[in-house]
Formats: sequence, structure tokens, C-alpha cells
Amino acid sequence: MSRDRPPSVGTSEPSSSSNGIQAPEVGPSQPRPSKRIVLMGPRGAGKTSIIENVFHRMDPRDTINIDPSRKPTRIDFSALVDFEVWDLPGGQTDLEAARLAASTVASVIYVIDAQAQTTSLTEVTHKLGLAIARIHLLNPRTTFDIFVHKIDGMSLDLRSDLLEDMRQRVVDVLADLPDSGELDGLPGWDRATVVLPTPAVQPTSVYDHSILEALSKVVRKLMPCQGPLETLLDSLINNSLMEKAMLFHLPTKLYVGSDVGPVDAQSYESCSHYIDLSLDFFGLYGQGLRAHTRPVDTSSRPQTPSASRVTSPERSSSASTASTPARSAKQASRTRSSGRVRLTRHNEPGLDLAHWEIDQNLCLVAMLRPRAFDQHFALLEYNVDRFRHLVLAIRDASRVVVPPPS
Ligand SMILES: Nc1nc2c(ncn2[C@@H]2O[C@H](COP(=O)(O)OP(=O)(O)O)[C@@H](O)[C@H]2O)c(=O)[nH]1
Ligand SMILES: [Mg+2]
Repeated sequence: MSRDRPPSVGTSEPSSSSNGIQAPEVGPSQPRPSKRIVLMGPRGAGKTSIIENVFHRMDPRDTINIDPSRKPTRIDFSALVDFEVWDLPGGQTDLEAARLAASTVASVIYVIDAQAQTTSLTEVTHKLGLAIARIHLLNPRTTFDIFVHKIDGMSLDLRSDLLEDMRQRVVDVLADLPDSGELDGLPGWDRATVVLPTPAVQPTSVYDHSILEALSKVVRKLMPCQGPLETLLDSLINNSLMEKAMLFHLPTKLYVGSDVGPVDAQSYESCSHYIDLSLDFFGLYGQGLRAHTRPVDTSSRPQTPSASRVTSPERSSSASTASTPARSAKQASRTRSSGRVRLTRHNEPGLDLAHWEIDQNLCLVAMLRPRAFDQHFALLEYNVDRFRHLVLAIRDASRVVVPPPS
């Protein structure tokens, strides 16, 4: 797959706005190698299915036809930071054997088949404990996540029991390893000083949003710009009558940023469904994913409240009463697309969901209070325009200019 763009270098710095959204402190731009994420775990756990489903939008039902992986494969994508995602063939946990220097691996995701026999889970957990310990000794900065995969079809109770069981198994294995003697002789191992990391355990399935939520968390952990981004999103919602704002990587629907409030599964699903709806809608008109780079029709006006259940996504426009912010919004909306839907319940206006293109891969999705769009349209567009400029400055400051050592 090649959805990523060639790396580019940016030098622009975030600037401050006079309308509430302030530029956060962002360090000087530095060349950075891609963040390397490695998926490992037993054969048949679902690693390649995850890659195919998330990055190639393969229907989960088609993953049944995926051939067993024979060699490591890599996918690149860019979302503020550039990432490489590696899929190791079944059972391989030795990074060196995969020609990946541990020092270059930012994150390891260990995928476990939740539907596997309990006896096999014991063996798998032991193997993953050893892999975590070995990699940690080589690179203490590597983050670890365990995806307890294929949780679809399980009741909520069963899921939480399984997760708790897995967490306990991992904690036990990592606690027992130092006494087992299996780490003795490994470079860097010192019982007195080394503390083995406890990985995050997340439930996943390619049949629902859980895989995207879990992968989003991994990706966000690796983004040094999370702090400034969160500050910006927080400032945006506080100044723009928004309930929630999230920054999405459009090709995958991974979210790479959120305001400081929690991201519950329902908010994520609402935003994710909204993205699908918008893409389908624009797709109807032959624009598909690239709809987001087409010029916007500035002739339409914001819609008035409607009793319909879902208002069709509309192209954004600037308000006709052109204040300074409105003029700025108008300029921006000539080249960037946006849209919204209104959710109504029992004929009462509920939240509005809206999106604004940030760049060809990134999209801001927000939940807005009722009537925010109709009564404060110019302010909203102005603030989003400021937000966009600052996010693009963050993106440019995070760009890769040096290829990762291999
Ligand atoms: N039920 C279920 N099956 C899955 C899921 N993900 C993958 N699978 C199935 O697991 C099998 C092995 O998947 P594959 O990606 O080849 O595993 P890998 O060896 O770890 O790369 C395939 O038959 C997939 O259809 C999932 O989330 N739920
Ligand atoms: Mg595979």
C-alpha cells in the first residue's frame, strides 16, 4: 500500500490567534525517523488481518482468505508523524532475525488469539513475557501493548473476564521471569536495577471499532506532539461551542488527537460512522476520499434547524455578514471542504456532528452543541481555520527528513 506521501520538511512555527485559540509551546523542528511499530504473536492470531483491515479496508470476512505470512512486511502511513507498521510472520519474536534493530523499534504490539485454548494461552503468555523482556533490555524506550484479538462474538462479561485473566497472566509471567534464570546472561540484564515494563492489554477485533480504538492509542503514545495537540483541541472546543473534538487520519479512521476529555467507545463510534457517512455521501458525487481536496462551493448558506433525523452533509460556506473572522473563514473554505449532520431525537435537535479537512489525510471531527452552527458560524469557521494552521505547523515540525537506520 502506498497512501503515504513523500516526507517533507516544514519550518513554519505555530502562531497565536487573537480569538481565543493560542499557539501552544512547540519545540524547534527536528528531523525525526519514522516511528516503527512491530506486530508479533503466534501464527493465526490475526496480525495480517489487522493490517489488511485497517490499512487496506479489507472486509473482515475476507481475512479468512489471507495466506500465512512468510516474511516481514511493512506499511507506511503519515498522520502528523510518519509511521512504519511491520507484520512479522507467525511466532517470530526476534527483531534481529527480522532485520529490525531493536533500537529503531518504538512500539511492539503482541497479538494473541482470544479464542485459543487456555493451555495454548499459557505457552503464548510465557513467550510474550520473554519477548518483552528481551526487547526491553535492548531498548528501554520501546512501548508494549497486547491485543487480545478476536473478541467478537463474546459477551461483555466474558470479554472482561478474559481481559482480567490475560492481565494477570502477563503480570505473573513478568514477575516470575527474573527468578526463572531465563534472562541470566542477556546483555543489559541486572536483577537489581532492571524493572520489566507492564504492557497495556486491549481487547480487539476486526469486526468492530475496537481494533481502530486500540491502534489509535498505540499511535498516540508515539506522537511527541500529543501535548500541544491536546492543548489546541481543548482550546478549540472551549472557544467554539463544541462538546468534543477529535483529529482523524482519514484513510484509516485512526484518531491521532482528542481534547482532554475521555474518548468513550460511543463518541468514537459516532465520529467514525459520521466519517463513513460523509465519505459515502461525497462518493455518491464521484469525489470519493479525495473529495476533501476539492474547492468548496461558497454559494450555499448554513442550514437552519431541521426536524429530519439526519441532515445531509453540506459544504461549508462563509457567512454573508462578512466580519474579519468570516472573511478569513471564507478564504479557507475556498480550498478546504467540510460538512455536518444534525442528529435529532424525538424531533428535538440533538448534537451536530461536523468535519473540517485539515490536510489530505487529516480531518477534524467535532460534536457541537445544538444551534452552535446556526448562531456562531463565522466564529466557528474562524477558529477552525486558526486550528488548521497550527496543526499544520505541528505536522511540519514533526516531519521526517532522515530515513530510519535499518
Ligand atoms: N473472529 C475473528 N477472526 C479473525 C479476526 N482477525 C483475524 N481473524 C481470522 O484469523 C485467521 C488468521 O488470521 P491472520 O491474519 O492470517 O493471522 P496471522 O498469522 O497472525 O497473520 C483468519 O482466518 C482470519 O479471518 C477477528 O478479529 N475476529
Ligand atoms: Mg500473517
